[in-house]
Amino acid sequence: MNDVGDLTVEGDIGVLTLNSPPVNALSAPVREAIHEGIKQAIADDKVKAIVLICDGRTFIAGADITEFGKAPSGPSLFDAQDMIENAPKPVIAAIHGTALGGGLEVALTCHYRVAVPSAKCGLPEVNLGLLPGAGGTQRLPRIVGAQKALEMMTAGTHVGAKQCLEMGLVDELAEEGKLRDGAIAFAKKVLSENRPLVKIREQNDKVEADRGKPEIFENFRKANARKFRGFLAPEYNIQCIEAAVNLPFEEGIKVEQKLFRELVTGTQSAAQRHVFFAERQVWKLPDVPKDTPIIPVERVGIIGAGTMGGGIAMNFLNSGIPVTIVETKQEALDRGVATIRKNYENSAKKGRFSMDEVEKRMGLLTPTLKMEDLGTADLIIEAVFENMDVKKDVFGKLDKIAKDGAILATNTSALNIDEIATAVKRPEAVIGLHFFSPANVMKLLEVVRADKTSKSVIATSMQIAKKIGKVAALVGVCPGFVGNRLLAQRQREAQKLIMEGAMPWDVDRVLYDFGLPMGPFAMSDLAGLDIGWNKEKSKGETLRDRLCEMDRRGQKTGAGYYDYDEKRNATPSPVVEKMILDYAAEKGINRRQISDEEILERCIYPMVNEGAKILEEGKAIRASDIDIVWIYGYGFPRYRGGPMFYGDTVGLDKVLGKMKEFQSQMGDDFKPSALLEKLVAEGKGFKDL
Ligand code: 3H9
Repeated sequence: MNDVGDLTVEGDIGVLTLNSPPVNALSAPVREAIHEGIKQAIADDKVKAIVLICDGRTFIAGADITEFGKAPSGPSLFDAQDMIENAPKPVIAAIHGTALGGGLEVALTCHYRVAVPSAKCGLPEVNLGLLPGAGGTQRLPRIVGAQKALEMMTAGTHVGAKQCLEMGLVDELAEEGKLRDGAIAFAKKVLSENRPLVKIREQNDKVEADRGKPEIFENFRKANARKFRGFLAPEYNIQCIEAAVNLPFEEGIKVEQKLFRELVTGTQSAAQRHVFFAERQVWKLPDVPKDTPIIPVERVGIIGAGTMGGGIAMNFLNSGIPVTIVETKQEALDRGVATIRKNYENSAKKGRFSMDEVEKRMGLLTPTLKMEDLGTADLIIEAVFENMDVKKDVFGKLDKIAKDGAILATNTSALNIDEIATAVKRPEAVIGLHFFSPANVMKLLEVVRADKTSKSVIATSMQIAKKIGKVAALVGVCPGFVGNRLLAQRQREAQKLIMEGAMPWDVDRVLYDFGLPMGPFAMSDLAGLDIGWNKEKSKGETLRDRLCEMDRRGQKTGAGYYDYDEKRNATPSPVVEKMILDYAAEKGINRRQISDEEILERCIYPMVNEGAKILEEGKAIRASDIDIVWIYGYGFPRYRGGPMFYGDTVGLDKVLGKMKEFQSQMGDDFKPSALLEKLVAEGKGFKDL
């Protein structure tokens, strides 16, 4: 056997231990160790029962995701599983940490399963755009029934050991920290009680009970249609469970294998696997060493109790970190605090937590009108009006108040943080923490490093982001940073397209069908068209000016680009259609038919190109960080992997070709980035950077 597996014999129990850090994923050596280890244990006459256990932090956490797409080597997972399931002696899986995906599928071929209470089991393949491809789709429903299998497999949930025991997924709980002993004791019990070699594949009661009830599946599909929109994997998982219910095991396996192959070779799964690794990469900062000193953040100060400031404060209160929040006027302060309380009370009413919890969180909040009260804060986040003079004034004052070593952060979404930093004598303490609205809900945090920001301030900001449950991407100072800089490209093209021939609902439909949560015009209506619009200064120059002047300021006024009924359902507006036609005529624009394909290419390719410029300028560390920003901040569909990955899947040569074509027709909005040109010339993609 290779050095991943270790077989020892204790009395009449063979213990096969796998050790392949970090998560014992089923790489070729692990599969081989299982295959060989079980074979040896079977051959050893002294061994009467076998325990399969893992070293390190977890039981097998699944197939080795890095192996997908590569040529298979070593014994297949099926070979290893057959060796277990057909063993003439009982095999018992001993589970700690997480038994996920292929890991749980291995455990399900064992005759029994023992777990410690902290262990979790799940089939999370759906999150990678896959389905359990090692018999899991046929075995799980045979234990838990179709309904539970549908829920577990399409959500990819990790189910706690106690619940697994109740569902019959686990046969016995072992004492925490004593898994090995517990599993050996259980194995002895199996022997002494002469228990059978249970093969889940032969257990048909649960699936037979669900047979002839297609409504189980139809209702489930209907109830989740919105959640599953655009994704292939949930539907494929459902079809496998249907097969488990309606077909014999071997036939069901054939369906599973066919659908698995389709998914694993498809673009959606490639995209979702890319996102899995991108989510982990984004925390890694090449020039900030792991041992960089972290500033302990025990108290946070927030300047501004408006929507943004209040939302930001909630993140820290939720994590048990006390917050001092400052406003200039009592009324604004009271309003801000009342909004936070109302948000918490609404959550409590929905059953998310108790009223005691509301009071606990509110108890961590200190409202004040005195900026001096921020003197004890370790991290101060400014969330005041977006105006450079105002911000510099605030930072100038902060410089005198904040204690030595405190982090001075700005939540600006647009202003130059290097310039803000000139207002203080300690520019190394200044950083951007760009939260997205609503700040207590949106997962993304852009951590914006300025020229002089210290590594310690960067490392602490990333760590605190993790603590409050955000996904943070480290970016550099540039207009719009990463997220809004890409957005600006799309917004510009969307506006141009409706002048040249499309209607807002055409553009929205194309982008919605692409997988975004909503199109640019629906988004403007939701946000309010009057953000940044000034009634006094409006000269009716732009379409937006005209809409706002007519009091079509978005959903809140019942009309914007769309008309809205009292339930805020949108319908295309004939008024807007006429306005657009009139406006285009006034400007002498010859409107033309615009294809859906052009809408998509004009909205998305310039974003890819802008992403390339950002990389060229070093304002993002990796292309995949840009993907993370757009997935977590703007709802870019995970199954497309983010804008940069999407560029790679389309082919950068195609993106470049279109950019050049558009440039020759419409000018330098489409000027290709040098990096894009270079990658195409070298036949490479962003993935090769
Ligand atoms: C499958 O099983 C298909 C089968 O049905 C069919 C087969 C035919 N492979 O997340 P962490 C790496 S699909 C390779 O930071 P945690 C990860 O990239 C699989 N690598 O730790 C990271 O590397 P690095 C179904 C993997 O403690 C390191 O391990 N299974 C894999 O926060 C630590 O990971 C899943 O989808 C893998 N399977 O969380 C489970 N898993 O240090 C996926 C992890 O270089 N994994 N790595 O950045 C997880 O959900 C979490 O990793 C886990 C631990 C909960 C296990």
